[in-house]
Formats: sequence, C-alpha cells, structure tokens
Amino acid sequence: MPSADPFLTVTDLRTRTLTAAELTAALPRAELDVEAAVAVARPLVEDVASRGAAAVLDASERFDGMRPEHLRVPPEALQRALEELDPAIRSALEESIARVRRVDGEQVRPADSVEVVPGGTVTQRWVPVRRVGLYVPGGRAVLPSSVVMNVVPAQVAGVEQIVLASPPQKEFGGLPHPTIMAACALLGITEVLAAGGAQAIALLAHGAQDLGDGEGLQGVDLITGPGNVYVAAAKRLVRGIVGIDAEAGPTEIAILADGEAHPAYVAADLISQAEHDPLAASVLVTDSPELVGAVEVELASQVPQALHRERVEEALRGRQSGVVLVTDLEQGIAVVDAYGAEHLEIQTADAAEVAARITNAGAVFVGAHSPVSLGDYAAGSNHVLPTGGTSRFTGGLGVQTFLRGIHVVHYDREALAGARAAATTLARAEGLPSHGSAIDIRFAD
Ligand code: HSO
Ligand code: ZN
Repeated sequence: MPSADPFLTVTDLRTRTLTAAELTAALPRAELDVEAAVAVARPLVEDVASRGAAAVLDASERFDGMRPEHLRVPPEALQRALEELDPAIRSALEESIARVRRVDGEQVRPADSVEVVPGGTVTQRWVPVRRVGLYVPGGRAVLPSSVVMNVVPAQVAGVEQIVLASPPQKEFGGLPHPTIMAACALLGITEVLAAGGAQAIALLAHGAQDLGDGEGLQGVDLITGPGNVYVAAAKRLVRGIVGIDAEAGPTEIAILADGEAHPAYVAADLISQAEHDPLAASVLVTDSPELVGAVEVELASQVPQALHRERVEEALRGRQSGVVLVTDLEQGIAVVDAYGAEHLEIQTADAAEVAARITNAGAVFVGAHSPVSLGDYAAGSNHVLPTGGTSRFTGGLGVQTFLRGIHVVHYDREALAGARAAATTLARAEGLPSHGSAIDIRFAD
C-alpha cells in the first residue's frame, strides 16, 4: 500500500513520445543559479587577488565567524591530528586509499608513439600538472573521503606539488577539521590552508605575497574538488587563470529499476544521497508502478529512522526529486541518458547489459550490491563526479584530470617531403602562403 502522502512526485511518461529536448525538460531537476553567486563571489575574488592574505582573513571573519591564526596549517597540527585519529577511522581511510590507488594505478597512460609515415612520428606524452589546489569543503558534513578522492589521483598522476584548502573550524581553534587534517597527514600532504569558500579558491588561484607568516604562497595551475555554489562561482571566475575540474552542484542519484528490484534497497539508496543536502536529487526511473508503491512504503518506514530525516525529507519532496514512470526499459534508458545523473544505479534484470548502454552518467553502479555509498567510500572509483547534467560533456575526477597530453612531432626530411604537397596546398587555400614557404624553404637546394 503506497503511503497517503507519498514522498516522491510521479511524472508519468508512459503515454508520451518526447524528443530528447522535451524529455530533458520534463525531468525533475533543480536550477543551480551559479550566476547569482558569481555576483557575490566576484568582489571577494578580486579582493583576494589584490590584497592576498588580509582579504582572506577578512572574508573568513565574515563567513566563518573568525580570523584563523594560521592560514598555512603548521605541520605539527597535521601530525597531531593523525596521532589522535580514531584507529578504526584510520584503517577505513587506509582501505579506501588502497582501493582508489589500485584503480588509479591502472589509469596512468604511457606515452604512445605513432609512426605516421616512415621517418615521421607523433608521440603523445602525458605530463602531470605541476602544482594543484584541492578544495575540501567543511560545511554541513566533514568529508575526509573527499580528501582521498582528490589527492590519490593527483599523486598517482605524478603531480609534484599538492596544496589542499579546507575551511577553518571555530571549534578547532581556526584549523580545518581534525579528520581532514589527519587524512592529509596520512596521504603525505604537507601544504594545507585553513581557508574556505570563494576566498579559498581565489587564494589558490592567485597565491599571496605573504601568508601572514612571512612566507609567500605560490598560485596553483589547476583547482579541483567539490564545494557549495560560491565555490562553484569562484571557480568560474578564476577559470582561465587556472584550470578547474568542474562546477559541482548538489549531489544526485538516479536509479533505473524494474519490477525485480528490491524496494528496500532502492529506498535506502535514494535516502543515502538525500542525506547530503536538502537540495540533493533522488530520482527513480521505473516501468513498474508496483515498485513505486513498494518504495513509498519503504520510504515511509526508513525516512523517520534517518539521523538527518528533515534534510532527507526536504530533498525527497523537493522538485528536483521524484519518480519517472516509463513504458519499458528502452524508454528508461533514454530517460536516464537525458538526465545524465552524477550517480546512476541500474537495478534491473540483466543490469550489466543495461549499464553497457548508458552513455551519460558520472558513475554507473550495477546490480543490487553496488550501492552509491560503496562508491562514495570504498569501491575504488572516484566520488568527485559531474552534476547537473554536465556528465554529457565531462567525466569525474581521475588520473587524467591531472595530466596534459602533449604531442611531440618528429619528421625527417623525406617524411616532410611526403607531407609537403598537402601542407602547402592547404596553406594556399587558407590564404597563408608563408606557412607553405616555411616548408618549401627546406627543399630550396
Ligand atoms: N556522494 C558524495 C560524496 C560523498 N559521500 C562523500 C559521502 N562522503 C558526492 O559524490
Ligand atoms: Zn555521498
């Protein structure tokens, strides 16, 4: 029996034939107004660019309610945090690190050389970004697992210098949360900043002449990591000066399920991501009205038991969450592809075959025993993933985020002779004859 006041609003697409664009518009999704946040973040970012540490401290006073004594976290504080870390949490972090390293270790790409013609080769070299800034939020929840997910791929890629920024916490004397600091120490990260929000992103991008301890901070080349809408706005503002990974929005889970799915699992997984944020999206796509009823029954019993039940309920009842009823799995695949979820679970018969057909998702979790929370902590996959439908054009964080491909071109004279006609003809066609001359001159004698 479905509950009298269902958590999830149903969008019934069973009788409708929609174009891809109409489909996207029909799906539940929150609008994240990054542009509005840009207006707030811009003066902050500009202030940090011109006044450095003083501007970060002023912003910290406004937003964190304190001026941290050390913007650069002293190494002893990191070490102490590790010594004081609960041993169970330490070994869980170690397990998580080992699994992500195991996966990422396979993703380092060797240089590959192609002999295009005899004597003419193009080699693709993969070169790590030299200095990166990783942002780890410290707002509603403290997520040491996000330290792991940012740091491990950067280290595996061979990044030389990693700076991590996380907001100062009033109750911990203006330092980042001890578990965040302990995770940094565990991973060998020594450059940690007690800075959060837009000001942290600006500080990472622009650096500072003097961080308040008589020493400067060098700006980074690339900034990665999740954060709230102001962090996303600041990333948008510094993009171009530095690289960024993506603008993260509230977390999302979509579940494509058929009548064989376990309603208790489906409900638990929808709740698990709703636990992050009242704006989190939990979307169930199914061809089974019976499953919808059974999931509602489960939600009615599981939601009241959740520690963060109010937040969960707000997320589930929000317009960004809901059920999409489809005619069959074929339409279901079209729906989840149009949605492009950050996390997509496939809980159907032949889940692996269905999963293989998905083209838009941050990460896909296949079958009854691969819940999203496994991926959040201990699958070996990364949990910093594209949100808001941006999986259409980008993937999650990984080793490749921290590598740049450089083409190295090496032709000898005979090989150049073979390419001469094509190159000079195109140069003439483009009205750029000097391009052609730069080739012809090599055959002048
Ligand atoms: N599900 C979040 C990541 C996370 N969950 C961290 C728990 N801790 C976004 O993928
Ligand atoms: Zn999560």
